[in-house]
Amino acid sequence: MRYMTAGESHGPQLTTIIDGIPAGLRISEDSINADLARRQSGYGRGGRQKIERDHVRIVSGVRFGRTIGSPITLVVENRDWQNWTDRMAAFGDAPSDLKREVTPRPGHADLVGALKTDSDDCRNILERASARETAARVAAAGIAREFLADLGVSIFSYVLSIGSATFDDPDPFVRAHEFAPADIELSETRCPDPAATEAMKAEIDRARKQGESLGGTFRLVAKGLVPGLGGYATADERLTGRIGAALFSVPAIKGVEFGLGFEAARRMGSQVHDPIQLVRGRGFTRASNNAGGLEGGMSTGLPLVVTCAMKPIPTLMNPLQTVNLDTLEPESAWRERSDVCAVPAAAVVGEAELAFALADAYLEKFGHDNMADIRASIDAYQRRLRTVSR
Ligand code: EPS
Repeated sequence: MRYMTAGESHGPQLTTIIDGIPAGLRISEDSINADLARRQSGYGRGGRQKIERDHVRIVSGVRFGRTIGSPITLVVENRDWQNWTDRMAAFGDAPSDLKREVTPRPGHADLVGALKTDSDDCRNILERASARETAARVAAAGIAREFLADLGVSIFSYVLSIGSATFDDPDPFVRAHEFAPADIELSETRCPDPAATEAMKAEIDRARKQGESLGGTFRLVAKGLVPGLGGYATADERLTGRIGAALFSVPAIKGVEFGLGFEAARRMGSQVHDPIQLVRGRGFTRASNNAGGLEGGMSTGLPLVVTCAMKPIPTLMNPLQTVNLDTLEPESAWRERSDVCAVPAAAVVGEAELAFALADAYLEKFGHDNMADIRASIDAYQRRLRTVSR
């Protein structure tokens, strides 16, 4: 399953084409729109989300609510385009009063992008580097999520920290999957703990007052996976690398840990590895899940638990120093409407990337023509695994 997005942040629309979707998969626009709304929400978001009402339009590959096996095209319109028709016009001359953006923001793609593309206007870069593009990914991942849901796999996320405000996750690798979705979604920071939510909001308020921005960490959980997705034999089969690459493709993600992650490097082997057990009629399982659901580059069948770190957003209302690309003199970096914190939204984007990586691994293992054959293939696989423990 491959996807490609196109579209600028203030252009008319975001478009995604996804290829490799089996025929016969039921698709719900409502579920995709619910995910788009989750991506727009969260304490600390800026003015843009008051303008947009992200809504998906599917223009190919789906007929009477089911996939037909051809590429699917999804469109999310930018309502803000109405305010940018002259500055973002595809043709004609630039407006005479156009203000080029020549004071690149440290931490954003502005400077390196302008150097790389030989541009005298950082807007050409930031329009595409903007995290607005992640709306297209979340919309497209709705298809991957429907596919996984059909096979009994669910994915969710929650925020662990924003700045120094932290949720002390009681038993992250075994019990993480027991949070009620409502406890996460009703929190303004998408954190299941009310006290931590309030501490995170206070941290965001403080940052806003200081003209600052904030990053944080979030955890992703996928449950209901079969063991054996991915592979151990070649580098590109390993699911660890595939999920890691997918998550690092999300703007501002600076760290990804599986299960215990860096903590595993501080412990003795017996305090890290998960003892193997055989449960009659169910097959193999583990006494713990420190590996976070991956061993040898393959899913173990236990919940997949991944933690991501997001850096603070680069647009600062109290900006850092930069260099003006016209005058080559020091100046304050460009300021434009932005978010103070987008960690709750980034977690939803993380879910999307995880869904693509897992859906791709399922298709690779069980075929990709149609849902009936895929389900039959999974049933046969699970029957064989159960036979071991009869
Ligand atoms: C975003 C839309 C953007 C930003 C944000 C994410 O809209 P605008 O630039 O019109 O305010 O709010 O992007 C960034 C913070 C960034 O650095 O790129 C969105 O829809 O998620």
